[in-house]
Amino acid sequence: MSELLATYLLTEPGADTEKKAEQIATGLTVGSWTDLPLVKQEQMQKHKGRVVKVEEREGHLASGKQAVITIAYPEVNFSQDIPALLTTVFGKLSLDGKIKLIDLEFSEAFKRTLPGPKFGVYGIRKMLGEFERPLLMSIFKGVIGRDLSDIKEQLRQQALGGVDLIKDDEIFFETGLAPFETRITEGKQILKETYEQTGHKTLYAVNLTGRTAELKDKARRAAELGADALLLNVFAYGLDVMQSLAEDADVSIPIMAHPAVSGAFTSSPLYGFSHALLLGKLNRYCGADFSLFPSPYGSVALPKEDALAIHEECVREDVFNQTFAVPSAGIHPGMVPLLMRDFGIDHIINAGGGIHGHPNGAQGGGKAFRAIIDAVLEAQPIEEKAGQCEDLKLALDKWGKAEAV
Ligand code: 1AE
Repeated sequence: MSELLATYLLTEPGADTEKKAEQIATGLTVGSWTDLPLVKQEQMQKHKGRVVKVEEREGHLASGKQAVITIAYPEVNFSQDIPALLTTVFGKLSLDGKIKLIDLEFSEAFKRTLPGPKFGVYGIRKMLGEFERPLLMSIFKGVIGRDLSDIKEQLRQQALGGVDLIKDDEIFFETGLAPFETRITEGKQILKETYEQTGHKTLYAVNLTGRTAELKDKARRAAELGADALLLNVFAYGLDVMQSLAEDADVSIPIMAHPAVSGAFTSSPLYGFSHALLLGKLNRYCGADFSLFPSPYGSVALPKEDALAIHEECVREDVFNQTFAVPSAGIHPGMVPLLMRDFGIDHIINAGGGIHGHPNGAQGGGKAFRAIIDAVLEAQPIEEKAGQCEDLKLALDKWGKAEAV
């Protein structure tokens, strides 16, 4: 019988943690089990949750005792979809005291129902023809209220700086000034021109927004128009929405999962989901080709172990393609040595202000990033590289080098 394993962190679980774990295992499956007559108990056996592990962590947190418990849920209890799964393992339970869902272990049967990334790390690298270095992405900035000609010029400058991908800002919605379909078609034309000029390929991820019921048609239309990738505020919509897009054969382009709203579900050390589960494993299983999350270093930062754990879930051995990890937020060129030390080459360096705020504009920003990535790959001292690349020197003068955490 297939089971799904859910691991929780309990804080102040009460005097008897084993009993608490048993209450969860029965409470979320067969209910008040021991009140049933014996014959009924036998019938219900295959539906009953099972306590797999209880590990107490005395004194780990100032607020009191903590315990990590694992419960096995029979998969016969729920349909094979993420909403049913989450409601089973963390429905009312998520409201019941200090409890955090830190991991889910899926059966092979359940995994077979999930799409995983269509393209993943290898597929994206193949689209770009770039296999040996971290990719560089930049973000449109200050686009609200700007018209299409402004946006096209921003796109051109970013691409000329040598970035591999450009994404819309997640707060860029339909305002009429630069409509979705026009951004795709006109954006393609600009990127074709920059490719002809420089020989460097750049992909553009357009923000897929609007009502949930309209998204699929809009995503199909984007693919038809030749969009390179879709940005999705997945946690404003729900993982199931992303899964439906990833499963759709007509949405034949990569999906970039933005973490907007996810902090409301992940940031508490006592409640919600672990970052690694939501932004790593579930994003990957539900079809994210890219997962953005705060790095340990920028303006919005995650504890380093959380950022590393997300990355690990994105790339660990599994039946699914790997998701490209994109540690982001407040990234500038002086952080690149630390990012490459922590995340290796299979990640994407992503910057908005760190590209556009460069003294030589977005083009200079892109060049500064590319120069420092090369320096790290070649083990060349950063100061020496800055002596050879004025854009890098200007960036380091402005932002300095980040300190390790
Ligand atoms: C964690 C997501 C980061 C993001 O989407 C974004 O727009 C970052 O912008 P900057 O690099 O902080 O300006």
